Amino acid sequence: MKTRHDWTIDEVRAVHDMPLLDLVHRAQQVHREHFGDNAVQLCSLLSIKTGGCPEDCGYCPQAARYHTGVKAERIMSVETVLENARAARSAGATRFCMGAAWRKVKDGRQFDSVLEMVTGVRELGMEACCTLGMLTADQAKRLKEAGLTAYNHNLDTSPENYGNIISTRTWSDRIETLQHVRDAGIQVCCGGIIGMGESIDDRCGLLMTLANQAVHPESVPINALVAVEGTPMADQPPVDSLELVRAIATARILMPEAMVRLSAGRERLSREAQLLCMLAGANSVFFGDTLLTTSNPSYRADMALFEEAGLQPLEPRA
Ligand code: SAM
Ligand code: DTB
Ligand code: SF4
Repeated sequence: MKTRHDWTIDEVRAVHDMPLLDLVHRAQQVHREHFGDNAVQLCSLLSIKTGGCPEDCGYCPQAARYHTGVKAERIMSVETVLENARAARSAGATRFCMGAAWRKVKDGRQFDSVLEMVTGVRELGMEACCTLGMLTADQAKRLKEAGLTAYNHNLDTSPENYGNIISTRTWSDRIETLQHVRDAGIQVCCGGIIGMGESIDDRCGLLMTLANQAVHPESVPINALVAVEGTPMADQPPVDSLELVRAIATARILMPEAMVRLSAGRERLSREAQLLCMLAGANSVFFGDTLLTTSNPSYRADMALFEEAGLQPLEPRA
């Protein structure tokens, strides 16, 4: 089937709402046309600047205005970040993602350090990804020159629901940064979160927006909300794992060539649910005991799952 960029919401709903076994079967067919069997990329995530963020994203433990117990820290040194990157590589990571709790990047010493971190990670032979908030066109260019493989900037939910989740920045701010990333020749990593109280149409609206970009994002992280005490979403019920499977399968069918990343929320999933997500087209996970601030399945549990299921860590593509 030809890759499309003109999905309507009804078409996306028709895919999403198919009988589950048909949906997973179709997603797996699309998956195998584009990717090697059993290959799952291991990515490592590090919070290089934690907490104290001025934004009000309703899901986020790092927003200064919520009392979540996450303390604001200073940016890590380049050396500490590269030590973490070396350890991640030894443990099998082929992509190293660095996150900062910033609203936007400011030029100066801290950004210069991030550029050094990016170059250092690339020298280790891994893909380098950053998520630092909003970027100008010039900052995107400098990240590209430093060797950045991909920039993560999530749209999180549908355009209609966006204002219910975040008020301190707009949907069009997000689109603008994504355009700077694309224009600089950096791969786009863009996805969202399910389980924030959104409707199924909101989930499909997000996936439709991503799939209708002129170029599909190369990487689509699908997060299940980690409900953190102190955030406005603390009391959201955990998302049903089969709803996560549906969102992943729909992403795979709409964006056949993207890396679909089963991101936050894996700790609540059984091994079987995780494998069903992979059958539905997820081909990457974050491994390591913590994500940015919340916990993740243990390294040992993940390695045991890879071993038992015969999953092969994927080689880097860039
Ligand atoms: N400050 C930057 C930004 O927001 O663009 C980068 C860091 S931010 C923590 C990266 C992404 O993590 C968010 O866009 C959101 O999709 C995801 N995220 C944050 N908190 C989460 C949570 N509690 N559960 C699931 N995903 C979460
Ligand atoms: C993404 O979509 N998920 C990752 C990565 N991009 C940066 C972050 C998940 C964060 C989960 C909450 C936390 O640990 O603070
Ligand atoms: Fe800040 Fe990013 Fe968290 Fe929003 S998601 S509060 S921008 S760290």
